[in-house]
Amino acid sequence: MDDALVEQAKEAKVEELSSLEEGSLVDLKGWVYVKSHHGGMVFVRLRDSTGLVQVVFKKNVVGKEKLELAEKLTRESSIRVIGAVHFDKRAPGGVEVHAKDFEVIGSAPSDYPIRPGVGVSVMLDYRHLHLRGVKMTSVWKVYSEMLKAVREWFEQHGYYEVHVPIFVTAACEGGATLFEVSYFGRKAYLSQSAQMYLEAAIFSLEKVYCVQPSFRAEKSRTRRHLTEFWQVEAEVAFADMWDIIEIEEQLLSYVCQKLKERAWKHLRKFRKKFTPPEPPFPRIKYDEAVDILQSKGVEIEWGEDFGADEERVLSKEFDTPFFVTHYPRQCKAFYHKPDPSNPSVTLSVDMLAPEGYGEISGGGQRIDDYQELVESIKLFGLKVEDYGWYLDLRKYGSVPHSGFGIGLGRTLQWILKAPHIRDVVMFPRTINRVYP
Ligand code: NSS
Repeated sequence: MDDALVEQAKEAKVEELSSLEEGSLVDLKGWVYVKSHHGGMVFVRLRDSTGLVQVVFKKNVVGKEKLELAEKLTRESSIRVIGAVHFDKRAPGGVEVHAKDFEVIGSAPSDYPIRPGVGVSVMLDYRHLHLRGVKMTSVWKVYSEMLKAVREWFEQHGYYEVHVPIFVTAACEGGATLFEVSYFGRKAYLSQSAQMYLEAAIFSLEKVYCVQPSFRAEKSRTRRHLTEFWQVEAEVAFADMWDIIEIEEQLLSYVCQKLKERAWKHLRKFRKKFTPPEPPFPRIKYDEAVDILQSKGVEIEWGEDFGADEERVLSKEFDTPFFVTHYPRQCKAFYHKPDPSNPSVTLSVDMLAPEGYGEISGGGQRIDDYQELVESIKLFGLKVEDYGWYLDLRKYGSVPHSGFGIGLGRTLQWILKAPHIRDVVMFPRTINRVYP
């Protein structure tokens, strides 16, 4: 590389180029996305984390040797280019870079496995490479903005962020989906939810949240189940189910507004229109949901849980996220508080995304009475001795409290209208995929 040029050039990212002046000398680093050549000129679309730009290599500027090197550039080779910004209506994006010098940082063989026309399984087998794609990059950026907005909302509302263990000794969401691990010869499990530990934390901090992975040995192959997924979970002392509903709708509404403001250029690659939902979201009871489903010809009896099919039908009836409350006891985990006015149902609440997507969050009010919790643990066929510390929370100064968990993958799947949850998760883990 020509030292004098390197000295004069300004390090730049692709997205900044259009704000620079004609002729500005820039120092760009990135990867070769597409290359073509015609009559003594080579055109490379260079990709960096901020976008794509066309770089033009001319023989009379870079010289014969470098032009030959440019002609041989392969897809995904990484290069550094010093060149001048040139505005040209014909260039994609209206701006291009005329190379004055360049070097190859890391060359790539010509067998890059992600080519036009390859199938979904190839893209998943090579996810470590596929994730660099321009559209995939937009997914990761929306995800990152989503997390930023989640944290902002909690920060603005007086919550503490905490982290709790992944190695645990008891089921939160039922034994059937526990992943067992050998913990120095003792039996332990991977956490299904941070909830029980967040419940402990509210006795110190009152309002807490965490962003953590959850693990479920899900045997079901659906478009919305992973074995490892991330939730944002919150727990609040002295809150009831209705308080939780308000928190969730405010949070989701804030996050969607911020995405619209800050990430529309990425979102629009996935949907034509995005109207952030505004509180209050519709609330219906489980009983009403069953009536709606039966009226649509779905065969469901009171007391049965909703599966993907039922939720799809139900959520097509709404054009904004909505809440379903008061699920029967047998549909929900042991910790849900029975409704004192009708103990066959619980003070539980799921939030469902519209347009056929279905459940994106689960939560509600927790049993806060010691004896009632002991009985519930037994009723669900669990061992009271496994829940010793959890029961202690009801022994020493128990308070009414509630919480929820929003699945980040499911939420992003809805926001980006993705057919499958794995489309929006960087390294998806499913029943038959644990590589790469
Ligand atoms: O099982 S949940 O409905 N509820 C809980 O885990 C509570 N303990 C959370 C709490 O109150 N702190 O899961 C919550 C959400 C659910 O609505 C989905 O959005 C997501 O977590 N979830 C999943 N996403 C992807 N794959 C799988 N298998 C999955 N299971 C739940």
